[in-house]
Amino acid sequence: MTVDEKLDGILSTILARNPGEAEFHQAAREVFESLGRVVAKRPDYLEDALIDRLCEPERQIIFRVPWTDDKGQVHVNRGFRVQYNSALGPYKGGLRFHPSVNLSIIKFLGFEQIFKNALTGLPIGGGKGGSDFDPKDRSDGEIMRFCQSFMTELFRHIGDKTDVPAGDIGVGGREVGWMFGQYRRLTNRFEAGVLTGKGLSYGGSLARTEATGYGTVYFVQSMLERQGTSIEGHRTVVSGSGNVAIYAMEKAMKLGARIIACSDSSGYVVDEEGIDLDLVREIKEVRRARIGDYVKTRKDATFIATGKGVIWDVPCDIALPCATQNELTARDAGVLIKNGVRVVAEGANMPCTPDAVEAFRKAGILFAPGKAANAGGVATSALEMQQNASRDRWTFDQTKDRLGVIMRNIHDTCAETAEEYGEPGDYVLGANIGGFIRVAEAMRAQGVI
Ligand code: NDP
Ligand code: 2IT
Repeated sequence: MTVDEKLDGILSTILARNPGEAEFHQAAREVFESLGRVVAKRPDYLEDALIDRLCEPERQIIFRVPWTDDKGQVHVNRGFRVQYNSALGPYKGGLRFHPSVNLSIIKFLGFEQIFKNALTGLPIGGGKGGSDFDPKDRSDGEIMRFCQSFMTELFRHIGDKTDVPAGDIGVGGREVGWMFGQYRRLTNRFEAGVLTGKGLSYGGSLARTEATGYGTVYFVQSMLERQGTSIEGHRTVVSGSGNVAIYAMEKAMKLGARIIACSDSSGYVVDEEGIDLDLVREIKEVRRARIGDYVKTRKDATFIATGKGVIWDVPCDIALPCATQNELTARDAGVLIKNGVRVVAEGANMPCTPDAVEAFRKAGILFAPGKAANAGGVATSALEMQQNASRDRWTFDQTKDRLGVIMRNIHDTCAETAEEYGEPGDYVLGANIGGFIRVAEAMRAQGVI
């Protein structure tokens, strides 16, 4: 895909102003590749530097996070919060704790989040944050002290009407709890809606934990229904074994798919009898151990360490990359296509490289981009905010059913927008344009700010 000449100059300026930010460049380029068709129909979107403003975060906060380990040694990490766009609502997006975190990664995630949140149709702007802190092999006490130190700076920048963080890689319910506690202590306010993904005992929403993985599978279901078929009986491979992967596996299994393989950063397991999800949860959620432990219990399964192979070599009908960015390359796409893959849906953010996406497009594979397929998590965060604002609590089914409707609407918006803009079945184009128009309209209405 190429960038329309009317947009080429804008993109070049953005890339030059943000040197060395490879992931941000990748995310921006992908959106620009879709926008040519919009500005051809609506040249007014080129006025008032609207697209240039959309690409420049409203605010970027970078801060020092000092903390003390169990041996009394002091460490310093870097904290980030990029408040990207609040035209549609308070900044909303997760916090990622992983040693790879840098400004480029947080900006790519924040940029994607703007369009994703717009697609949900709910009143949430886009933001993202995190730290290069590595929680692996750290004690509970160390992680708690880190979370408290992180929040001791972040608290002055967030609020239920300003910016509402949640989890992402390395940040789950436990970490959100520690950060919420510190926020409450520092502000002397029980402001439930300042964070989402909270525990159920202090303002969390039922079904938020499940929402991203479930939502991704609902999206796949909608795509397949449109083709007159279903998930049932399909061989499915899911990368990762964290929050998104586990609940994608759970929902896909409930709908009759056969899950053959999953992974973590140490390698992947293949179980032709079907992945034992209870065992994966025990290993990853309870023991917080490595996925290789799976074969100690399931003797017929195999474990392949990273370096010896990649999970996408396992033949499947449905591939759900649910681990991290750029985990599925053109080489992997080639193998998947050769092995007859029918659907690829991104549970993670930007897991497929641009040339992998292009390969799927050329081969006519049903491809769901992350900003549409994984929007169920943030959508349910917005439902948690609604419950907090009204001091209410909904049942699991009430929340899950709303998630189902939201995912169906996102699917239909993407499908209909792709058709309207001349590329039926192109969910990448549909998601980018569908999200862009909602944000662009709100930005235009609110003037040059
Ligand atoms: P978790 O921390 O719960 O799980 C992450 C999983 O991915 C783990 O299995 C982890 O392995 C693996 N992983 C992480 N980094 C790498 C890496 N560099 N190489 C290989 N494997 C890796 O995170 P989530 O499940 O929450 O997030 C997964 C993806 O989904 C991310 O892209 C995130 O941005 C996206 N996402 C998350 C949402 C949410 O609600 N949580 C919502 C929408 C998108 P290991 O255990 O070895 O670290
Ligand atoms: O990437 C994402 O959408 C998330 N990590 C969830 C963000 C949220 O605010 O629930």
